[in-house]
Amino acid sequence: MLEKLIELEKCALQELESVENLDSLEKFRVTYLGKKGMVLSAMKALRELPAQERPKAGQLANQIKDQLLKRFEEKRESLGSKNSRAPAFLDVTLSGREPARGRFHPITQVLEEICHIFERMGFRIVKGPNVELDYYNFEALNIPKDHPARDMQDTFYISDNVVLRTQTSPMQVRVMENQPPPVSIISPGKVYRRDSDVSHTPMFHQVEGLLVDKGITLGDLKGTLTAFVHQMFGRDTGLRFRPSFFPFTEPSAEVDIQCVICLGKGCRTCSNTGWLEILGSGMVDPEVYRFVGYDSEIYSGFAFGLGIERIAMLKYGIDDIQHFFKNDMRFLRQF
Ligand code: 2NL
Repeated sequence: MLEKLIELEKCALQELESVENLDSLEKFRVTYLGKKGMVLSAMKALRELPAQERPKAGQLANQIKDQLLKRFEEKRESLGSKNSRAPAFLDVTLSGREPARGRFHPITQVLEEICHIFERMGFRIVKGPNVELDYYNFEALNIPKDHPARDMQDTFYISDNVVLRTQTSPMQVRVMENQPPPVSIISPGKVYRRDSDVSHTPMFHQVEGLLVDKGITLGDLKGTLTAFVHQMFGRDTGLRFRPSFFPFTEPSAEVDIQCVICLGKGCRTCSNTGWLEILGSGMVDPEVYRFVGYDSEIYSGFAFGLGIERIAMLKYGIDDIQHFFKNDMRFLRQF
């Protein structure tokens, strides 16, 4: 019996030696150390021995069991550490790869730069819903029922009186409705128009501004927008105010800057005029004050609106507005 036990240990240790992974180690455990394994079976068989032989054989069997368990644990540890901590394919001496860093979209960058310039002048940022009531998008801004902008051709209608906003002014109307002057706000965000070519996309970004208080004049409008242009395009940039028309301002003025490409000499970008139109502005029309309950005999103010894509195209010399929305990393990585 003692020889049998020694033979069993020899076999087991030999097999354990050849175990190379956790799977075959588990097979080893079941074969030798499991409930129905060879070691326990051998121990049970000891009961058949004559009484005087049993203690010695039992002692040996226990020693063998302990020895096998110990060697089994050692093997498990060495295999485990090999597998989990240092797989063969991982070269820990290699230097790490730098993670790809994200950045803001050029439109977001320009939009934030514009907002910051006005924030420094004391304007507060307000954001509103992209889906608006016809009332706030058109009616309260004095845009008449038969105005071409209201046409199904130009505006995305959700229902008869709900639209995708075509400008960010609706939020400014909402602010005026809810608070008395003084008001000085900047309203950035997405706007929607049914238009698509090299300089138009159905969705684009706008920043509008509004300032209403006692004694505000066209001089305040000119001073504020001149300060903006000088910060955005540089101190030496020439600008001019050109009479224009908007239903919600009277008088109205378009602001042009000297062409940033040819510096006023005339080129393709400025259609040889030397000037680039960058924003629309004007003194808020008394009709708008009537809708929000402001007294136009006491208060006056100015408003303006500018398209972000257009400014970003001028700033970076981009010739096609569609580049902004293609998500081509070769384009986006440049900003
Ligand atoms: C443009 C012209 C403009 C305004 C927007 C405005 C807002 C209120 C009242 C009066 Cl609440 N006016 N906004 C005024 C003049 C021009 O935008 O060409 N935008 C791209």
